[in-house]
Amino acid sequence: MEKKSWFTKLKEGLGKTNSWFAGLFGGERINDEFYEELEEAMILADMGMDTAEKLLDALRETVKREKLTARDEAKDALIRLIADTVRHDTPFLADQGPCTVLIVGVNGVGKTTTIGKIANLYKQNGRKPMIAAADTFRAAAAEQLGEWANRADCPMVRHQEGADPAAVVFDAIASYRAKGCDLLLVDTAGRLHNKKNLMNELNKIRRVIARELPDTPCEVLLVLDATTGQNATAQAKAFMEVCELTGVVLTKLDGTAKGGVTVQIHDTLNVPVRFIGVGEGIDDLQRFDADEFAKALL
Ligand SMILES: Nc1nc2c(ncn2[C@@H]2O[C@H](COP(=O)(O)OP(=O)(O)O)[C@@H](O)[C@H]2O)c(=O)[nH]1
Ligand SMILES: [Mg+2]
Repeated sequence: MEKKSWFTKLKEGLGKTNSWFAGLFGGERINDEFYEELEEAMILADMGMDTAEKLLDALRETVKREKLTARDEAKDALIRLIADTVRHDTPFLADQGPCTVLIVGVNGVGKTTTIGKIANLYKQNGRKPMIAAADTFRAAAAEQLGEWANRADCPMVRHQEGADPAAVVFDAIASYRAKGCDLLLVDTAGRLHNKKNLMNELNKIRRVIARELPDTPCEVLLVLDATTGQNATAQAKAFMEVCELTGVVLTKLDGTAKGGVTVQIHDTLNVPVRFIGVGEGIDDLQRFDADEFAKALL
């Protein structure tokens, strides 16, 4: 069986969004009704009211400036505007050399799976990842991560259930150094309902990393389940209050996700989406590409 490309998976996953938009761009001329229908479709696609309005204003301007009349010309313009909204040119520090990547997010969004996928991706590119099982809240979390570590053929450090996550990270760094690793991936427990505890826990982990690996940059990636729509944006805002995010991973874009939340997150929080998850397999992780994404969405 031929393996589906990620773009196909993304496009199939976003199929519902796609079809709302598809109906709007047929033959007719651009008029007020078109803009109204477009706004509705953008909101249904989870872009949120403010982001949808901002994009529509920009589209109206482009249509005027470029004297566009056909709806399919407006579609191309909108694809460009969306791509510009989700584009980010800051490099992902793990690509530039040794790096720590701290993975945060609420339960069930796909943190552990994403770590397995990232470990595999970098390992295949000749890097030496070390995994720290710092979600010590449930024993099953470390078991699950251990399976991913095996699959990706990467070492992992774990402690017993209930252990101090910062202590796991401390030991993982010792092992990282001893083994000459160059990418430290840290899984965490995401108990957002207890913000103060979460903040303390993450700060403690950050302090250990800063002390033990002072010259190694640290990325903090928030994992969000794209099928939760507007809720994902709310989670992102809440996490920004407890830690300094440097990027986002959007998972489950192969499923029933409408995808527009990606645009909203960029627009309202200004943090880059680094990767997208398009399935449960180890290879189902893709670097985020603004142009491909904008095309798949519309
Ligand atoms: N369809 C799909 N499922 C995913 C994706 N990423 C994770 N999952 C599933 O989401 C569930 C929760 O994932 P897990 O990594 O345990 O989440 P965690 O609690 O944040 O660590 C699992 O059943 C994963 O297989 C994705 O990109 N697509
Ligand atoms: Mg987990």
